[in-house]
Amino acid sequence: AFLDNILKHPTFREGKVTVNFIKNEPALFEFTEPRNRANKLIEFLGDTIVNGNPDVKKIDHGHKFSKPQVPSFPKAVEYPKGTKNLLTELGPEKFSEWLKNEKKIHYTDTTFRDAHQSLLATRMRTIDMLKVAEGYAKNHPEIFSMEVWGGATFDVCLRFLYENPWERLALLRKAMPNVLLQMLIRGSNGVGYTAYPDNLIEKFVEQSWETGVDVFRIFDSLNWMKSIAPCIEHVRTKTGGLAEGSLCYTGDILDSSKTKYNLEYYIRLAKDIENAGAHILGVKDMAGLLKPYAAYELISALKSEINIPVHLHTHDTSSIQSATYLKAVEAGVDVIDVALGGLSGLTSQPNFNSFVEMMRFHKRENVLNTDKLAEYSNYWETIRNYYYPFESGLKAGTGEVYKHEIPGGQYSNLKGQAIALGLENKFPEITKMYGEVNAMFGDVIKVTPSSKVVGDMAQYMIGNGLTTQDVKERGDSISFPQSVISFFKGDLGQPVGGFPEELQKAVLKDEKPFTERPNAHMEPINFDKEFRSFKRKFAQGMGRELLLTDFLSYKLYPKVFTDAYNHHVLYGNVMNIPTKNFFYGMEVGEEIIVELDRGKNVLVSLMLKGEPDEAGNVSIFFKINGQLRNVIVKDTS
Ligand code: 3PY
Ligand code: ZN
Repeated sequence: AFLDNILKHPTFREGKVTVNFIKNEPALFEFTEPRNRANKLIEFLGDTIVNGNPDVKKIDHGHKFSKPQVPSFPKAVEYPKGTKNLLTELGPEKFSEWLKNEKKIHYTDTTFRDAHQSLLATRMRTIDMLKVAEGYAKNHPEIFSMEVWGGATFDVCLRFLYENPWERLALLRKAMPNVLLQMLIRGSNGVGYTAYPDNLIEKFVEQSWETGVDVFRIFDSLNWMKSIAPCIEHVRTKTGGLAEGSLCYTGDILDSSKTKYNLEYYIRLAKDIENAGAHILGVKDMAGLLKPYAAYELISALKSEINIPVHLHTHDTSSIQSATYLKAVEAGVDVIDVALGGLSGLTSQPNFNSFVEMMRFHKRENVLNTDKLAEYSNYWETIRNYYYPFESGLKAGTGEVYKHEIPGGQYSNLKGQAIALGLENKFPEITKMYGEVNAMFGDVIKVTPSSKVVGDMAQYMIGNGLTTQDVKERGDSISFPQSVISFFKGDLGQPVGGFPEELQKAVLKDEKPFTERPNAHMEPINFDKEFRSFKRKFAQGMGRELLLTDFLSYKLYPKVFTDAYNHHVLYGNVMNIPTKNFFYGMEVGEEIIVELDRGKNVLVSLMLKGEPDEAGNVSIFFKINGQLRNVIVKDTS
């Protein structure tokens, strides 16, 4: 079959075979023996039953799951009109004016993106969102937007969940056609960790809009306009959506001893963002450092200095960020980001349900059905329990965040990593080192990907017993982590106030840094040619036509895409497997329903799991729609 695949392959037939042909063509390994989709499904389940899901490091066998209650909604009625309808009617410029003139406070619900990114390592699966998406959009058309995409979700979807992020977006769009859908995009870094060619980001923005994104929250991890402005321009020229150019907030504007990121700095940046053509200004407080009284100062100043609406985002790591929203509301902020109760608080956003209650009878109240909202919070609380291996272990808010300034998502990741490595007692040391590295790097904005650089360096220093003094004195002889070298080379752009020169020399040794946009050094993508060869490379295993969006996933994450593709070849589409079974397998006697194709369900029961034979092979017997089938899985655990 392998030879057959080679002989049939277009590259072979065109006589263009090179030495890397076999290595680069995963499709060659897809043999055409009849392995239908149900078989692939039980191969996946069998492997998970015997060897576990490699993403789940520790299973608690006594863990109890309860059945989530999906809130009721009027299925037969049309979707009530919401902000998406208004954007279609008004277009982005007029929409922006409408928002600015609104008296009531508006809400972005982050439950489908930042909330689970920050609490559950971004592992929330599409199936759990889809169960409530339609009902939520019908019950709560008053929300400003649903944040559903971008940030780390793109990577995690492919890498750990074996889902197609574009499919998630398209399905959510279909289920929520009346409200704005929002994404987070890291300027020239797209949804990745480094800069990409401009025409790739442009195409990515265009396809995101085509697939369903309306609001593009655009930021740069160093607040560098040269990364933010081109992305605003892509949204303006390639989409009918809203460009929310965002500034990242760090430091403390009330601390007069700190002069780098002061009020003037933020006002200047906000004006640059407005002048670059943003329809909305985002204030992105990724670590939750914007204290209540500082928020009042900042938002008041922004409201008087710029003419576009202001949208505030924070993380509740300190546990006092609802007070920040309260003061921001008083200062006239237009939209705030909140998460449904069950996925709110700590490193996530403040609690939506409670905030709506707080605003009741206030002159800026936005009336929402809080009983229904509570049902959704309960749903998420129950669902959250299915993701217990990804909880960070964080139990309470912390005032230390003002010192180390670690962003919400990164904080829970670092905490989780420390616990997994048995280094929980070292966690205060790690966070302290993070703060010291930041100071050594010249006090940089820390948000993906610059935050990763600071985190990598802190972990490297602790792992190697180095102090900042050691780095300063012996930098020349230290081999720095790759992300740190890349940062000092200018791959992420230029930090405010430039790089500390001595340290830059020590890190780069003889290499010369960029001072311009890293994108300027990148070849633009030749879409026609590269897409064609991409299609050839992955033609066979997907079981459907390859799309431009697949190609974009591949260009952003070549290895992750290839691994996900190979997983698909082996196991088919695993997106519709219930979350409990996706992560923890099945128990003997358990029966589940899985949708194989749209509307085509199969009933899968686990009948018997054998013992491993001498070679470690385990026979597993399933019934699929009543028919007995078995798979043999090698126990590799
Ligand atoms: C991301 O870039 O994923 C973030 O959420 C940054 O805060
Ligand atoms: Zn965030």
